[in-house]
Amino acid sequence: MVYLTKASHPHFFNQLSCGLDLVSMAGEWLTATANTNMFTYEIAPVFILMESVVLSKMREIIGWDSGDSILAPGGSISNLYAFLSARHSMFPGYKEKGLHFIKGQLVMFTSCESHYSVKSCASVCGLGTDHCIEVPADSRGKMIPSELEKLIVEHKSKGNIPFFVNCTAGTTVFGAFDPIHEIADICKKYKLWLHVDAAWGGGLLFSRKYRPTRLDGIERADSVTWNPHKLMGTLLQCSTVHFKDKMVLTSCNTMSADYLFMQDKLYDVRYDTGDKVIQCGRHNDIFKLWLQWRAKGTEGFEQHMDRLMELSEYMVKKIKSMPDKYYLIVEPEMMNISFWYIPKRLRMMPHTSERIKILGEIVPKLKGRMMEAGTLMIGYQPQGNLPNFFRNIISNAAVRSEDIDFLLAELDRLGQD
Ligand code: ABU
Repeated sequence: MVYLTKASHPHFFNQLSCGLDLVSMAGEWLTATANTNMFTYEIAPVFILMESVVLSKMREIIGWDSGDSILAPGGSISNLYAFLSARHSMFPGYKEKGLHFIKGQLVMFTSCESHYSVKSCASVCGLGTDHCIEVPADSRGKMIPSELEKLIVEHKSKGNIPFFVNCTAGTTVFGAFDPIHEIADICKKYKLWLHVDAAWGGGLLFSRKYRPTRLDGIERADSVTWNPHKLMGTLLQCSTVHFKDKMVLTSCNTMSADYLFMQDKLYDVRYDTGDKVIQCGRHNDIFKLWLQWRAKGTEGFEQHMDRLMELSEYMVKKIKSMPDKYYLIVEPEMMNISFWYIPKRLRMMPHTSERIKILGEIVPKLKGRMMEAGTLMIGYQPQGNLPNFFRNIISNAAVRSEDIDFLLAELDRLGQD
């Protein structure tokens, strides 16, 4: 019986967040020792300042010279902050007057490949999930901008009020990047808030090699989600959300609780960050990131990104070199490698819908064998019209090319009937 899955083992390829950065781990231990709360400067001064410095650096990397940011408990909540800020920005009266302040039905748009948390904003905030409109994506999982525009026009003509577009930079399953510039042009034309959910793909902002083809235009967004606990390898959890407008986060969320956020304190009360978030107590997620960044440097993160991309390219090349055993489903844009394993009995069969159906049925069985053997872990899921397929993630700094060789050989061993 296994009681703990070793998510930092180099043969764990199951999740978007994995690995164990030792410096970040040391930061987490010290954080627990300090055991303080991030809502006011008076009880967490140095950590609040670290947050300010690191988040400002992240905004600079996005391409903004000002703005505001916050660390949130996970990418889903970061996306929720973006949604709330967009609605507040368009309808500031909503905060006091509530739902009936808005005459008409708000609608938001996101691609059918985006993270489910975007749709969840519609449910949590009273829009209803029917008003989170799914925009079709192409075969690589990228939003089709002309479809977005068509849907915006259609909803406007029905009298609905479009206000928010989510553009994903690194989709959960395929790791696809929506075309930011084209989507930003549409948002500008219809005066809509543009959010970029770069929870997964944000780390590639460090890479001079990969940023231009994946994330160009991100500086045009109104808000950006970026999770260091994913590609950057910071210990869970560490999620950030950034706003171009310096005031929107505070204006949207402040409740001015006067037992905590008194305005006549000794110091600059803008450092009492607790008054711009929807939680009260806030965990210290910054120290482990600050320490890791100090140790690695910005260049270290760039090297880490380039190395993960090179390993992913290595795996794609290996898969393509064994077309009898493996079928690559999409040409990946990042570290998500989607594929089927082809057992011996199907190798001579033409690649028809019948074969695809059988390949999909094999996936959970093979995953079960992996778990029983305890030698390897790869995630799987269906997507759109595709039945189950493997989604292999390379985001652990401990992975080497030998581990990719092992993965492919081990799958082949486990796949013997
Ligand atoms: N927040 C999305 C994470 C999903 C995954 O790791 O597979």
